[in-house]
Amino acid sequence: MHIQVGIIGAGPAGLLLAQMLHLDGIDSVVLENRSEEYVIERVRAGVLEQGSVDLLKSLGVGARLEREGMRHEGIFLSFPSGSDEKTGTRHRIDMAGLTGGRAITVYGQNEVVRDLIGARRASGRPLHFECTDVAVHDFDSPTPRITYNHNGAAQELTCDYIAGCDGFHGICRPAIPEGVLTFYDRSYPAGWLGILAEAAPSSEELVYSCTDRGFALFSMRSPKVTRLYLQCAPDEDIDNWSDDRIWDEMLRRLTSKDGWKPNVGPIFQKGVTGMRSFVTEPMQYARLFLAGDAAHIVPPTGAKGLNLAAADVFHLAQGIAEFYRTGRQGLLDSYSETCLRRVWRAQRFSWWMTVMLHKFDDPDARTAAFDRKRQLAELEYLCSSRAAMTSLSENYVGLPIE
Ligand code: FAS
Ligand code: PHB
Repeated sequence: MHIQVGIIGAGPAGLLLAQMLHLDGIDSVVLENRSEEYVIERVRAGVLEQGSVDLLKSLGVGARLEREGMRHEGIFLSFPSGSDEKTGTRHRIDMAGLTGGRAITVYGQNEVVRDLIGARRASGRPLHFECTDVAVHDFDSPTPRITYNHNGAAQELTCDYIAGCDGFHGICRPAIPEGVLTFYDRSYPAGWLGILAEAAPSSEELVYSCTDRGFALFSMRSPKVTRLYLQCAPDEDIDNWSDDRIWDEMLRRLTSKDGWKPNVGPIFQKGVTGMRSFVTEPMQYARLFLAGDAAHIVPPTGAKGLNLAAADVFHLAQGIAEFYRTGRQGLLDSYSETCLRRVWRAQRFSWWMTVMLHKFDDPDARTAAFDRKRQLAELEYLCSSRAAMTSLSENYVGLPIE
């Protein structure tokens, strides 16, 4: 079978690309190796930039987002100041006020994926789950091929382009010949222990907390569900964390001087995720294009991963549509260059938020003590400078997708 575009992976990148190509009348197939249920239930991102919200709405998949998404015009940074080095004081950053009205929307990644799968089903175009042995071939020839097993039968299709939207652990990036790609990699001596709890969010906006016990983040998923994270060891064993221990540590790190603290409730999901910064250059090789986590990873502190994936596939869809409309390859040829400008900006912001808010103790106690004081001074300056708060805000709500 021949199809114009073969898309590997039904995460936000693959499904968003499929929707954009569908609206441009371009054929595609989406091949996913996990089950539909697994992909929908997988707990990941929660923050959508203004540009991602605008894009989803423009693609006709924004109705539920509009109804159930929680628009936040600000965030809180909490950190101790003055003599009390233990309890944090919350400082609100009015992002909308500092960016001409731009804001974030809190809406679970799995809800975005659920909406996109619904749109794919409605389009009648192919979306195959539980594909095994997916492999890509001949993408440096005029007719790339994809082989895979589905419903117990071996399948092969040829296509004009392959979109590698298969995440960090996918097969597309490793399929590119040795030496073509350059990898930029940075790991962090920390992970995030994340929970979902049946507890009404006690703050209307996110709270990023920097304490001498480590980082913590208060977020949410709905008026009934709180999402919380705390800094842990990169290889932390979740089995060492009873629900009581988790709540004890969350309350120690999030309770602030004004008495604010998260509501406590039954924990129904918990997990540990690592933190790294990773970039692949270029993000394309011949007729194989990488998008989203297949090409780059950011630490979640800047809430950029999902939003970068959306921007990547926006540019990829533009390039593919231009080719089928005009035969020109200009946008496709500059795909990587265009995306990497935004990727490196998001990398810088995510790295900055991470080192500013986490506790990365230097082995030398005197250096660690100096770093802690410097960290608090940076937070103090940030929350007292309109210029600094504006810089954080415009990066956090996201720069418009070019
Ligand atoms: P994904 O990894 O989501 O999707 C890739 C898909 O490809 C998966 O469904 C996978 O099963 C499939 N696949 C893999 N190998 C395959 C193969 N061989 N054949 C077929 N299919 C294959 N980002 C934010 O913007 N904001 C946040 O708040 C945020 N929080 C996060 C919290 C956590 C705990 C984590 C882990 C990540 C967070 N992120 C956040 C980042 C995250 O959202 C990713 O950036 C996002 O999932 C990237 O989407 P995709 O590129 O589509 O990759
Ligand atoms: C989330 O709600 O999952 C979330 C929010 C902000 C982040 C990371 C994750 O920086």
